[in-house]
Amino acid sequence: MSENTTTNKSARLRELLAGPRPVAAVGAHDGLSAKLVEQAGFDAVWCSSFEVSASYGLPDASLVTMTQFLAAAEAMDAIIDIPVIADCDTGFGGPLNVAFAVERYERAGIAAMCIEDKLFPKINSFADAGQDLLPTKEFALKIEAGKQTQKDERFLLIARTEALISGQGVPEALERAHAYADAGADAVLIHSKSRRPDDILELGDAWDRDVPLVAVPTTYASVEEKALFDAGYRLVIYANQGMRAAVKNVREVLGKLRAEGRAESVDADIATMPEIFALQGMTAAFRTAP
Ligand code: SPV
Ligand code: MG
Repeated sequence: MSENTTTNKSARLRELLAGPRPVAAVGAHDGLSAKLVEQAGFDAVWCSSFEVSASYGLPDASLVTMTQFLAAAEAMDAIIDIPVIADCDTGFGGPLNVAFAVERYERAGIAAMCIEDKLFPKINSFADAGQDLLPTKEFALKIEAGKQTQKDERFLLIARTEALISGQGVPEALERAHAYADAGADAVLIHSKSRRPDDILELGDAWDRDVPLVAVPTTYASVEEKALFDAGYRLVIYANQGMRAAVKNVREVLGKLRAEGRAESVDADIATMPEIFALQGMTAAFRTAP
């Protein structure tokens, strides 16, 4: 069967980014969490380094390896139809590491990779320390290495600047975003930990490249997708709301179960077994069993 634009997930993501409305992705860390994102009607899954690290009970600090991140992205991709955007931190090292990652992620059928301009090893953007940036030219070399490596021109490499995160202003973030777009990035993610979207919107208004911008409204959470779209942001990533929902609810249910000492006490608060069967494709497995 010949591949068309809807079966190729990179092409599908490109179509969405060129479309008339904001593209919305949500963070996930495994197949099940990605499935829930798809079933909620979102356009794409963000294979979040924060979530994948947390799923191992580890800090988001370049401790999880490329092969572990890739395995998480592959587990998601295998059971959903929407594109996976893989958060690849700093690209796992220098330009050679980025090229290696692009080769592996593309071969695995992942729609897009995102790399950020912090120093390796990086620490999560909301940590108080460790937010130093790689010089712009050095990061541009990583983008070039990745773009030169990909075989299918539809695969997307998203460049992420942490200039605002590291305490620099909009001009520095804009200069870096321009440099990364000029180095061949297919989209540029502008990260911010501000409580207000002002910097993000200001940068969007000054953006004059034909390359989509990406926003992650974790702290400036009151902003609406439409306001971001109108300022040039084509992709909005809700990076970790799924995992945070799970942790809060699992804690509450387990606390109640421990206190009550009776399984029925939490029955109304939890999914049914048939719901999980449906999520894992169990009914289909039964149907096809000999
Ligand atoms: C992630 O989800 O891993 C991200 C977004 O990179 S943040 O946690 O805000 O750095
Ligand atoms: Mg991350």
